[in-house]
Amino acid sequence: MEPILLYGFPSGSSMGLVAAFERLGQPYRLARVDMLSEMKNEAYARLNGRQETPVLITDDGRVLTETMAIALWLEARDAARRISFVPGTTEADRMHQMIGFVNTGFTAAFSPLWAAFEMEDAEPSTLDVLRTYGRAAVADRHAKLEAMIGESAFLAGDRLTLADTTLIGVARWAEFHRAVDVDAYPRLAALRRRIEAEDAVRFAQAIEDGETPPGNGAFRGHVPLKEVLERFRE
Ligand SMILES: N[C@@H](CCC(=O)N[C@@H](CS)C(=O)NCC(=O)O)C(=O)O
Repeated sequence: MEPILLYGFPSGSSMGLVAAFERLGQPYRLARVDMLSEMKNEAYARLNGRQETPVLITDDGRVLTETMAIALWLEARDAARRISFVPGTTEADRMHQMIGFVNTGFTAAFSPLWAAFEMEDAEPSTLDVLRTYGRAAVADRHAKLEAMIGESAFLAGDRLTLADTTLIGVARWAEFHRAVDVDAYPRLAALRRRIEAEDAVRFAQAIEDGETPPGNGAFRGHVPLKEVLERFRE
């Protein structure tokens, strides 16, 4: 059985993992999850108790959640080193460091903005506090990431790796929430443009947009979410 990645839309961080699967080049399937309407139910909670995407159904039928765990699962299968480096090398350590920073502090900085976005009937003063705090946190993490970007073309070397795919699904939230002026961070802005120009990332964006891009042949099609949930009914 091919692994199945459950990715969320709209604007899910899991778009980066779709790009990683595509770049890895090994057979995989996808299941599309509408995060606004398909996660807050018992069937989905049986799959992932946190009711979040991404979720990976591995090739031996296990459920694996958490972006970092899925990225490491991919790394372990990347013998051709298309999206990673040989474990134990300086480059691999740097890639892990960047994945860690992006998936924790950088991603978490957006939490108050998502909270405000999802709140219905909140007091304007509550929304104001969340938005002010969120924008400051996003600006802080943008400045820190800007300082961490080195001279290489991508986050951890001169080619796209799991560090870049972890970043790209999240970085666009800056515009979504109008959190910061992205051009005030020129290294990050240029990096994002390079990542977004990669074939695998363009493929993942098209998939998220509901298109059917040709891809490189590794993608074996969508599995309906209902079918995946059915498998984990008990
Ligand atoms: N720690 C998790 C966080 C995953 C996460 O926050 N997913 C978001 C989408 S990007 C989600 O499902 N949000 C929906 C919700 O919390 O209601 C990971 O890194 O995989």
